[in-house]
Amino acid sequence: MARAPKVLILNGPNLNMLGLREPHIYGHTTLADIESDCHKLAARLGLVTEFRQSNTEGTLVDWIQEARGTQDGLIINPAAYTHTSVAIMDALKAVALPAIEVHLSNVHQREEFRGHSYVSKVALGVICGFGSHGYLLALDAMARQLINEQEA
Ligand code: CA2
Repeated sequence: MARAPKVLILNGPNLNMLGLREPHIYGHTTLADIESDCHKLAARLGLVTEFRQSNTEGTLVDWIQEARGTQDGLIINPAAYTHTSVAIMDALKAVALPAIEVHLSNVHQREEFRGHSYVSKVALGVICGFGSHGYLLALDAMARQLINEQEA
């Protein structure tokens, strides 16, 4: 039997404040709640997940690079770096793992600058506007992707 696919879930700057500030935009769920829900669903889907958050662009780039050869897929909410980071886009392109971009809010209904994402250029797909449930939708999509790859 094939081994359980490994998925790294990365979170960018300020997402450690989820549930603690601005609940009218980002809801009451904390990042720890999201992590716990992701691990539970991953186990049901037959995936092994690691969940991390950093406020630092370089740390996120390092983690993406380290995923090459150690992980099978990436789920990333790059937060504000979505709209600015050529470095994260380049790292995702370089590791060439399937990557799904997640946003809690519908970025297209907000300020104009949030409608542009460098990460979307290299992502397999993008999920936004479903709050914390978006991470679970991304895990489901990733499971299907990785199972299809195993069968191919
Ligand atoms: O909707 C999303 O998930 C975002 O990635 C969140 C980012 C924002 O810059 C993106 O445009 C869209 C901001 C994350 C900040 O999270 C906070 C949580 C609580 C309090 C303050 C900020």
